[in-house]
Amino acid sequence: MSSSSVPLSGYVTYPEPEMLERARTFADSMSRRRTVRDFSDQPVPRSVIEQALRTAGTAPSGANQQPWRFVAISDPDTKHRIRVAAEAEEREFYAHRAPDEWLAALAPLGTDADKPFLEHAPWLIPVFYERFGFDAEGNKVKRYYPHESVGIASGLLIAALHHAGLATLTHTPSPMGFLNELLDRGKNEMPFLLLVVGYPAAGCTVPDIRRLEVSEYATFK
Ligand code: IYR
Repeated sequence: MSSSSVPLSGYVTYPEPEMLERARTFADSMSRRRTVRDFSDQPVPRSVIEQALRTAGTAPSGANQQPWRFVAISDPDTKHRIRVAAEAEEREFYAHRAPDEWLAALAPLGTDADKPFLEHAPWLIPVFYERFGFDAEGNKVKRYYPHESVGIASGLLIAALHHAGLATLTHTPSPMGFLNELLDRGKNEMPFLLLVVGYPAAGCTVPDIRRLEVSEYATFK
């Protein structure tokens, strides 16, 4: 196995006071991110989505296999078909599949099986990960840490879209196999989540929830 290296380039570091200020400013900005479920139909340029996807693609990945796949959808007919299929699964979920304990956990969010945002929002971005890839001869190639890799890429995408001034909803209709069928994705691709992207609707409200303090979820030794 051959390997080659090049000098690290483009790395930027800062004096400590500036480092702290940058870290604080970024945390302040990210703490203004809220998941919304009520989107305006105001269009968002494709170029903004493309740049945010560039950020997603900077994620680290197992063996640098970059197993994430994104399908950016603004086509109204495709969005309509996704809404219909997702609502069918969600109706089953809320009426039958979800245990009472799960429904109780969701109650504060006020969610139900109706997903109008799947048509109202200007962009839907279903995210898939490759369970395996193919080599030049068409043989299956194992993927390493695909869940971790696509999860990190999705987090970076959400941060990039927030940074650009857009709102997102991390939607996970369950199960999501309909996305493979509707979008003609191979069996080697697993749906991971469906990111809804756009502007919040006028008068949009969000659940009155609080975030944990760092001291509640992190320890230092
Ligand atoms: N997929 C359903 C249910 C749901 C589940 C969780 I966990 C949430 O944080 C929110 C919703 C729905 O989208 O309504």
